[in-house]
Amino acid sequence: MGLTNQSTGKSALKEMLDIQMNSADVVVALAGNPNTGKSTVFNSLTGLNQHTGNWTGKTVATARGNYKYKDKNFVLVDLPGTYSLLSNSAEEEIARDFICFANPHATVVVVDATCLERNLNLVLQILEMTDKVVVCVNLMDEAERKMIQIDICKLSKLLGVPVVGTNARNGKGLSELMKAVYGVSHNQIVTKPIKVTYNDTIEKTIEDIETKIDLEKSNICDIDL
Ligand SMILES: Nc1nc2c(ncn2[C@@H]2O[C@H](COP(=O)(O)OP(=O)(O)OP(=O)(O)O)[C@@H](O)[C@H]2O)c(=O)[nH]1
Ligand SMILES: [Mg+2]
Repeated sequence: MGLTNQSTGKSALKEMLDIQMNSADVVVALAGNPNTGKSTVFNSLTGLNQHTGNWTGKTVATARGNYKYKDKNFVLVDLPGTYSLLSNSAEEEIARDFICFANPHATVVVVDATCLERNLNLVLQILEMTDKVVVCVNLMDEAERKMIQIDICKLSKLLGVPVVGTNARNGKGLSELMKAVYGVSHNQIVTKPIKVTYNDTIEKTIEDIETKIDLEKSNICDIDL
């Protein structure tokens, strides 16, 4: 997909969601590895008020629903589970496209508290794409049962974004989650995502590609003028 004004931002969001959006709506993506409790979070927040729709040009269905918080309408999009933004399947591609190109006001990454390390791979990838992120450490009850302790505050400091512990099955932590999402999407919480540094060869290649993209972008602007 080419990164033009037509393929990113609001128009992409409208295309991907295939819905009439109110400009005051706050769009929140729910991302995460498979089976981390995304749909349980979704159902708890939206009260099962979900609408399953087909993504434009794709057969994979996803769900969206609404919840209200502080008089604002939040449109929650329950994305297919994905291990990585380097998509391998049509479902993963949808999650990747939405996170990277639809420009949601916030992205909640739901991770499994019982296998945090594996789940943090996707968190770091998403933090490279957007700073409007809240990490939801779900299945805290299961972690407790397995005697796994998670220092939520320290994790938040390390990642540079809000982190909330939840048990989505009984609704624990969800009001804190809504508060964090409100703060991030309304710029009341300023995040400072951790920056991943790669080895010299990769960093140099990224720099070269960035230069080429900047050049390409300035050429497009010239044509528009
Ligand atoms: N114990 C416990 N179980 C949970 C919690 N959250 C979700 N579950 C359970 O975990 C299972 C998977 O939950 P889903 O909400 O379907 O997970 P998902 O991330 O939407 O899964 P995919 O869409 O397949 O990626 C279900 O059996 C849920 O009831 C939680 O906080 N604690
Ligand atoms: Mg699901």
